[in-house]
Parts: sequence; C-alpha cells; structure tokens
Amino acid sequence: MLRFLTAGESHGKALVTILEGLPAGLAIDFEAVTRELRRRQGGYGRGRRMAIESDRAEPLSGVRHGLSTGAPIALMIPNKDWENWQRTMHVEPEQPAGATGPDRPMVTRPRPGHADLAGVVKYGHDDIRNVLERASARETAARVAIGAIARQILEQVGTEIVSHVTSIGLVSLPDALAISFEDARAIGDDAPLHCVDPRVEREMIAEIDRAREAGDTMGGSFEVIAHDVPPGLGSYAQWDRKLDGRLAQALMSIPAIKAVGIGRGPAAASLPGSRLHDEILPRHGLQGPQGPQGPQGRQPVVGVSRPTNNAGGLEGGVTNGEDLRISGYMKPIATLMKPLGSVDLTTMTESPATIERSDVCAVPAAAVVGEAMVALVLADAAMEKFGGDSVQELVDNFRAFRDRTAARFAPRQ
Ligand code: EPS
Repeated sequence: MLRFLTAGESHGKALVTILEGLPAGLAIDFEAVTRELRRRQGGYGRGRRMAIESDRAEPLSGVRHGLSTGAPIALMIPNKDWENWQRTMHVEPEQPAGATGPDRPMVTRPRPGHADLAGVVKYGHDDIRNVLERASARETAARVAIGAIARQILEQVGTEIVSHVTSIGLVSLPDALAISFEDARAIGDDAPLHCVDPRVEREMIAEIDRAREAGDTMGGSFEVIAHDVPPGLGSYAQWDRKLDGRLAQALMSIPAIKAVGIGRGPAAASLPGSRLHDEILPRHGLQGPQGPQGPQGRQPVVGVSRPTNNAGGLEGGVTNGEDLRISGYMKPIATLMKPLGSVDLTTMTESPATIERSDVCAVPAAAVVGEAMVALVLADAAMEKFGGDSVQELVDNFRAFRDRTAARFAPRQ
C-alpha cells in the first residue's frame, strides 16, 4: 500500500511529507520533482506569494545513493516566506529573540467559503490564523512533490499523466473529451492557463482580468488524462476498492474542488444509454505489446477497439485500458479583495470578511495538483495489483500480466 501524510503551515518553517510503501530500487529523479513544483507555482491569476517561493523538495530519508531503499521517503519543502512570518508563526511559547517579520494582529473576521468559521468552531480557537494556516492550499505543494515520485513508479508500467484547463468561469472548451492525450501533452509549459486552445485561453484570461479588476475571484475546471494505464486496476468487488471512488475522493480532497466527473461526467445523466456507452469492436491488424512500438506497453493490451471513451477509462470501478479521464471543478477562491459580509467573532457584530493575500484564480495550479493526486491513486492501485517490494519485482509482475492478457485478447486476423 502506497500512502502519505503531509504536515506544515502556509507561513510556517516548511512543509513536510512522508511517502510510505514505495518499492526499493527506484532511481528517483529529484529534478523532475522540482519541475512539477515549479509547474504548480505557475499559471495566470496567481498572487504575490508565488513570486516569493521557488519550491524545492529536500529528501530527508528513504533514498540512498539515488535509489529508494523501501523505507519511508520524507521530503521537506522550506517556505521562503517564513522569514517574514517568524514573529507571527513561532512554535515557542514566547517570541524567540531575533525572530523576523511583523507582529500581525489576530484574524477574527471569517471569509465566507473558507475553512475559517467552521475551523474555529470545531477547534475552539480565537485566532482564525490557527485554521487558515493549515487549510491553505499551500499544503498542495507537498502533494505535488510526492505525486512526482508516484509518477516515476507509474513510468515503470508505461503510464503517463497530463492535464489541461477546460473552463474558467463561463468560458469553456466546447468538448473537453474531444481533446486527446497527445493534444494535452503538447501544451507548452509557458501556456498561461494550460488550455489547448489559445483563442479560448485568451477569453479565459479576460475573465480573470475582469474578476481581478472587480476585486473578485474566479473558479473553473480541469481534466486529468492518464495514458497507457494498465487494465484491471481497482475492483468492482467491494465499494472501497472501486477506483472511480478512490480517484473522486483524491480529487475532492484538493482545496476548493466541489465536484468531480469521470469521462462524460454529470452529462452522462442526461444521455440515453445508446448514446453514452462506448461500443466494443474487434480490433484488426494490430500487433500485441511486443509489436513495432516496442516492449513498453505502448500497444493496447486488450485487442478491442472503443470508438468513444465516455466512460473515461473506467467501467465497474476498474480500468479498461482506455485513457483514464477525470475532471475537477473548482469554486472561486474565498479571499475577495472586495470582501463579502461577515461577523467579527470578538464582538459578534457585522464586519467585512478579512482580506488575506491570495490568488484571483488558481485553476491551472489545481490541475497540477490533480495530476499528482491521480498519480498517487494509480501508483497505489498498480502496487496493489502487481505487488513487489522492489521495482524489478513490480515490473516483472506487470509484464507477465500484460503479456498474458495481450495473448488472451489478441486481435484475430
Ligand atoms: C498558495 C499559497 C498561499 C495562497 C494560496 C495558495 O499563499 P499566501 O497565503 O501566503 O498568499 O497564495 O492559498 C489560498 C488562496 C488559500 O485560500 O489558501 C499555494 O502555495 O498554492
């Protein structure tokens, strides 16, 4: 079982994460981890915090001479902004001598839509800062760092994960499912919103600009696409083994995600079965996984053809060998520069909500976090199916399954 925990406050010293269950012998590429962290920091609509940070994960354990040992991997991502917050966020009972940054007053006016009010009620705090520091989406940097390691496990079974932004506010791509894995993979890292269509992207930017000028914020949606996913991950046999349920929980756990769609998503409810379900046709003239495209599982393992993929690669909670497609729908960020009405909890009188530094739109960042969460769930499901305490064992088991399956379901000429 691959599992992880994170710790750390937005303006504390650092974020920390532990990834447990990683097989031994994985040559971990930490530059790839840094690249993913950089992707998360980008995107049009981000605020000033991202100009301060240049996130890097420092490995503390579980890796020796570049290879995973099978022991838990601990990573630390220092917060550069800590320099400006030591007097506000110190751990010690008294402010330590030499602590830097201003002394900030208590936060007492909860922001509608943030964890502020529910958090102080639940934990009995007076200062909302005790809530918002941990509820902040800053925590997702830790998920992206370990997600980058999960991706490296998935590479061993040939799986790649990409994402693209499908809507901002009311501006959306006409049909996200029409975008192929290759189209989404080809989006340049410099694309401001990571949308496949530059014309739609310009309209999305205008939507964000309008929100910024009005002191408002903007949500949107993104789709994660995983390609060459081994068939047979997850199970229909028990509710908590269904991979669609596991993926939905993983995506819903990203701050501000309010809905998740798999394949055609909620639109599936309004189509007749004859137009929704993806027909199964014989595949002709293709060779098995050992064919011309090499031994990396690049050829379909199951020798059938699916002309459509409304199911998003999952049937019965099990991967079917098609691209896995899952969308996340993000509400607008709760911190508004023109704040909504609230109550000051010290006096219980009407007062506008607190203004904290924030982003106008973080949908592109949420898409990168979505990729990381999908990677973590798929890597866990792959470990569950193929097992192994070393990467070699995992790959051997995967190849045996793939080759046996490809032979059983080979197209008949
Ligand atoms: C974020 C860091 C935060 C916010 C944002 C996401 O930094 P700061 O609070 O210092 O500006 O930019 O978090 C929120 C909008 C939120 O409501 O939590 C990050 O690293 O992604």
